[in-house]
Amino acid sequence: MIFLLCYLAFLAPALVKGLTCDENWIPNPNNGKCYMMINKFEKRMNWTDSMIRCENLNATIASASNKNDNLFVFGMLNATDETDVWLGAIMKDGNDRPFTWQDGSTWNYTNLMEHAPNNGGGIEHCLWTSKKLDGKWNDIRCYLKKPASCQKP
Ligand SMILES: [Ca+2]
Repeated sequence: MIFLLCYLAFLAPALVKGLTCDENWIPNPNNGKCYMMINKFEKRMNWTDSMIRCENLNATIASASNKNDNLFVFGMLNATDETDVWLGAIMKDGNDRPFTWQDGSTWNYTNLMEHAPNNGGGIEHCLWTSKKLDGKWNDIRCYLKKPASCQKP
């Protein structure tokens, strides 16, 4: 078993090194996924419409479910003129429920800002980050129109 793990640890970077993404998508060598800020080309949308747009591209809104992915998604935002970006998680059942990453990632890492999530007005069910928050996350109203980053697969 140990030998197998060593072998995989050795092999994995080589596999990722060959990662190619479709045109306009950016590779993340850490996880082998491809990303695109859709609002480079399209208007800003609410969380649900952003997710539908990503799904139409065989993608989801990008997750930030571990430190490396979070840094990558925030780095993508920082490389644009946009101020903020949707993250691919929603609070499905309202207050005091955990968020759910829509790509199936486990919710076991967070970078929430202080006092978040507060589910303000009982309707802040979508996750978002901003340069103004220095990459910390906040829960906000899903109908707001924000840039989004899609992630494949
Ligand atoms: Ca909030």
